Amino acid sequence: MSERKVVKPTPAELMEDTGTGVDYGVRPDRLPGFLTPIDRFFLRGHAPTPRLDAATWSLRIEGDGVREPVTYGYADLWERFPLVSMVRTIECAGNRRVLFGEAYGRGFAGTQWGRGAIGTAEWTGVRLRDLLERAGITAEAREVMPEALDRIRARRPMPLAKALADDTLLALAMNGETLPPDHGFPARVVVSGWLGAASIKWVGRIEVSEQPLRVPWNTEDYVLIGPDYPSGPVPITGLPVASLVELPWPARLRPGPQVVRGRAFAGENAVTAVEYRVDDGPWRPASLTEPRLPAIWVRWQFAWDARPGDHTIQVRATDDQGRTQPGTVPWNDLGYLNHAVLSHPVRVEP
Ligand SMILES: Nc1nc2c(c(=O)[nH]1)N[C@H]1C(S)=C(S)[C@@H](COP(=O)(O)O)O[C@H]1N2
Ligand SMILES: [Mo]
Repeated sequence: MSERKVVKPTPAELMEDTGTGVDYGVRPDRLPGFLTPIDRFFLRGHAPTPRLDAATWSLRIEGDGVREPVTYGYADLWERFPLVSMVRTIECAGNRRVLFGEAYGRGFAGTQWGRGAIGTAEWTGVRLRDLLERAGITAEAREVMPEALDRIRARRPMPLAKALADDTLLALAMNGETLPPDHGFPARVVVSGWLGAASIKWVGRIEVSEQPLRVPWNTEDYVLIGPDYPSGPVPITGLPVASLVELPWPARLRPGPQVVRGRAFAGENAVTAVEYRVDDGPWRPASLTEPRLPAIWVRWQFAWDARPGDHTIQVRATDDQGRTQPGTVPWNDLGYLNHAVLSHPVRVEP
């Protein structure tokens, strides 16, 4: 048997195996709490999980955008900076790619995600801003790029303003536990509301640059490309509003009154409303539970008296910018940002 590429167990009752050995989605019907437990938080890796040793690990902050390069050890991060905890949702830009392909009757290369490439955790760590300010940011600094110690040296720049935001973190812990190896130990970035790929795991270096940085992840890998993008690749940043029904696909339910539940997430924005419709019925409001905050998913639910037969449940969420999930999304060659309203198949039988 070949070596596993990830460390944590990924049992089929909690996670969906996409077949790559490094990418596992959470099962949408296995999300009991508001936070996603580590045992089922989705995993996305472009290479096997590296086993890093905190005792020898260091973080270097350098580049022409800092006045004085600095190097921090693991203990420095815990001891020399204010610790911040925040709940944030991370979603992969490729979430729902399989359903995107099905809507267009053609497939995509790339990880075969169903609906499970999303999760919410309480992240604890140090603000990126605090780390950068210690190095002295130059007046001309423009971009900040965390870089990983994994085999592919994963890296993805963000504008300086995003790096300095209150809720851009270098996380050391997840749901109250030391960051697990698969989720980026010893340190990972959490870039609130952006595509998951910006939240670099296993960070070993942060470059601050006075020039725009071009790397594969913002020029060819995490971009919108195709006939609908004639002026060239559009790098993906914040994520659009989308929703999830907490049922298997397809779902099987017993007849009678029940509560259908789910989540909705709107990237850097807050979800303000969720509506649902069964078969060809009218759109009706679902009820949302608190809190309804930017960059964190919300829970919603509605009561349904299910009658025997085959049904379709559709859900559409709206964000605080007034944007609602569309019926269809335009094609892009890499299958990103599928936030179209999904027709969830449900069979009701005794
Ligand atoms: N170093 C590194 N960081 C990475 C990745 C990676 O492959 N290597 N994958 C990114 C992508 S595409 C996503 S969606 C998130 C997933 O984070 P998770 O595995 O903790 O859920 O990590 C991001 N950070
Ligand atoms: Mo991703």
